[in-house]
Amino acid sequence: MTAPVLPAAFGFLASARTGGGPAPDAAFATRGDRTVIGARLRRQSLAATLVHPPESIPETAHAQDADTAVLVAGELYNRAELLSVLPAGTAPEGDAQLLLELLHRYGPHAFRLVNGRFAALAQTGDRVLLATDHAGSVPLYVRLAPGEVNAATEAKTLAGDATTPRGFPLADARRVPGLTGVYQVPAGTVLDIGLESGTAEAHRTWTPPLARRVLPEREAVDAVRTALQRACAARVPAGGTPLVVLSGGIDSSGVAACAHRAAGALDTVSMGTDTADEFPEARTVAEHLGSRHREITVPTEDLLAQLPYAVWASESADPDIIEYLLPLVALYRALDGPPRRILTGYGADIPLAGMHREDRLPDLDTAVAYDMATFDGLNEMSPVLSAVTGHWTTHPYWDRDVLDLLVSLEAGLKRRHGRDKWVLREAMAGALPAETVLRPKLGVHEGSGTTSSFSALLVAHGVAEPSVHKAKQRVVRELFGRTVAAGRHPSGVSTAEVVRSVADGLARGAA
Ligand code: IOT
Ligand code: MG
Repeated sequence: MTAPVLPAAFGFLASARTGGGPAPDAAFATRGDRTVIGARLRRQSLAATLVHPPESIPETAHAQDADTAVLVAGELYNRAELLSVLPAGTAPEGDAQLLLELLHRYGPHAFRLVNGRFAALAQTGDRVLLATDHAGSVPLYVRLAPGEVNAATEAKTLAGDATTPRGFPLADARRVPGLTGVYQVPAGTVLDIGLESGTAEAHRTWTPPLARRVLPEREAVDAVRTALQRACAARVPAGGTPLVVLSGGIDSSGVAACAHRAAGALDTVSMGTDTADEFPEARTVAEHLGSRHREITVPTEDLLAQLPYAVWASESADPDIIEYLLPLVALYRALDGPPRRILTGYGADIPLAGMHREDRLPDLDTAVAYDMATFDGLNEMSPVLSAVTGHWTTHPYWDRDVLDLLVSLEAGLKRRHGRDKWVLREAMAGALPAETVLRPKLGVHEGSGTTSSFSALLVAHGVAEPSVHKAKQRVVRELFGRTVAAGRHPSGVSTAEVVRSVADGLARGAA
């Protein structure tokens, strides 16, 4: 089942209340048109602002009947499967309608059935359900006040002023630093909130598999290929050409091969800087697949100047994650033209321990378990990264079925015959050039020179080598404070100025 070119809505800011009131105004980083949705149910009302691509039908991101309403940002991938459990002839108009039908049949457990990339709000009776997909890949935030639940796909839109009620504490969710009373809904969770009582209970709808499966080589390889092909097929645009962000590593090249197979046509794009690029490696894959290929070079100075954009879009304050995301944000921002559906190879390294360059199996599985236990809240898969220029991204390796499979494979299938990510490389061997299949891992932060140029910038401002990581942490935290907590537009925030003040602060501390 293929996907529409773009989802009906990229994001929302919604207020579920016992009383009425106007739709809240939102300063999204997400670019798009705004549509205001208002609804009255028997016991509560909804006032929401949707942000969506100009061509979408935003009304299909909302569905309601007398007592229940659903709002969804993003998309579902197992629609055919979900439809099959509903009465024959049910023909929902969009993903919100489909979720509404599922809620009637399963209650909050409906969200356990879904394989998707979405954040949803559902109102029923006097309860409000806030649901994330298994990976929390569309971040969802909440602020509770008496008789009111405010929820949004971007934390910055929930910032209050002096008159805003402080908000109830939420034991089961993560606080957002600098935004009083704002919490992030965990990945794979339905937060069930009583509108009158303000009490909330979290139900997990997904958790990373802890068990490991032993499979014969061939069976494991075939299972990985089939799962990845299905995930890519569910993500290519109906009647359109998918765009893959291609480094020429095995992860993105595998996605490119599968997307090409599913869509029959393919566009690819690679980014590099004036210091480093992977252009030759990506070109090898583009030529092999016959994609329409483009190379975008971002000068290193421009790249680092875009740090405030990466933090503003991801709402992540983790300096390592920001180094992975910055080159991608710079790439998305340089992609002019109409909004695209973009497939990435992001996330493959997490279930396969590709980042750890680890040979010993106990350590490899320790790394997988650790990374699967700590990804939540880093927002590295957030659609806002590309939505700042109106594009929609989706990550096939974090499809629920692909991820469940990859995580659960025994470590010896991930590291085998002296190769990392062996099972994936083997799965794609027939579809890619041998040199691509055998190419060792190079992270996007390395291939684009992002890590080294960010370090060099700090050193040039007098930061001592051993303090560089601490300085990066402070720079990113300061940028988070300005662009997310204080809600300033990144065009008015200067990397150079923040770097200077962090470097000065460290120098004063050392003196
Ligand atoms: P990496 O795997 O290098 O890149 C992620 C994706 O970004 C690639 O699959 C590709 O689609 C795109 N990409 C990378 N480089 C380019 C380029 N030059 N041009 C165009 N597209 C490109 C970090 C990393 O190494 O990225 N991401 C890890 C996981 C991070 C760890 N997170 C965690 N422990 N929670 C990953 O698995 O992707
Ligand atoms: Mg990768």
